[in-house]
Amino acid sequence: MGKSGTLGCLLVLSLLFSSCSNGRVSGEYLDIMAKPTEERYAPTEIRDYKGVRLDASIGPRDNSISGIPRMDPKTYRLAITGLVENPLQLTYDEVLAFPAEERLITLYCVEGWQATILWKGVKLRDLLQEASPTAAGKVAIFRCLDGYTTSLPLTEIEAKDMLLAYTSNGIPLPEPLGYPFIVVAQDKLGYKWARWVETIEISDNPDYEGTWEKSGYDNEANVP
Ligand SMILES: Nc1nc2c(c(=O)[nH]1)N[C@H]1C(S)=C(S)[C@@H](COP(=O)(O)O)O[C@H]1N2
Ligand SMILES: [Mo]
Repeated sequence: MGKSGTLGCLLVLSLLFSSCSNGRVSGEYLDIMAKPTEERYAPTEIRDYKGVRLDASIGPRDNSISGIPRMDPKTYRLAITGLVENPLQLTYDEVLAFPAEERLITLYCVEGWQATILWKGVKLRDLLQEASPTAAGKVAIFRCLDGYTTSLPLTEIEAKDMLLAYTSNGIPLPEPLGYPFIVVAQDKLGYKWARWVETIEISDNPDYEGTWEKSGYDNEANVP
């Protein structure tokens, strides 16, 4: 095979790899990225973390229910309401004042793609503790700027010590990924990762069904 043939093969292979598995294959991979994949990384975005290749914060397409909502930092408040003793209305900066944690976690969507991203955020546990859920409170319902909702049991938020993230791969959470905040619902399918979170409502209803759950998706949503 001639030189151009070899190059052509490499290009096709790298395209295949990037579209099938977000640039990752088990074992060794060619250190080549298709241009459209490459271009999704922000200039200052971290691309490798402890030997793991990170996926770009901005995915190849937007599957959200109604596009990317605009958040106005002047009027934005993160509300923690419902079955709590101390309802909260926090500004963006007030949320960021809580202690921060960094974690490498993969989001798996039921539609077959995945994204491995380095998240930084505050612990949902810390926020909830401040609001002080009543004994009847069992579930956190997340309501988002685009009207999307989903929920997680408080026990699972505790067990995984889940984060509410505001950076991805070292850059401020990009708007398509959920600015100002995304729930990093570790070990749960993508539809539990509420983006553009505006309200966390503590509820006593363990059977609450959010946007995707209502249309038949499993409410437990564990990554298989
Ligand atoms: N507010 C909001 N959050 C959302 C969604 C949405 O449409 N709106 N989609 C969910 C789904 S199904 C997935 S897989 C992840 C990532 O969505 P993306 O595929 O649009 O990037 O966000 C989740 N959180
Ligand atoms: Mo999804």
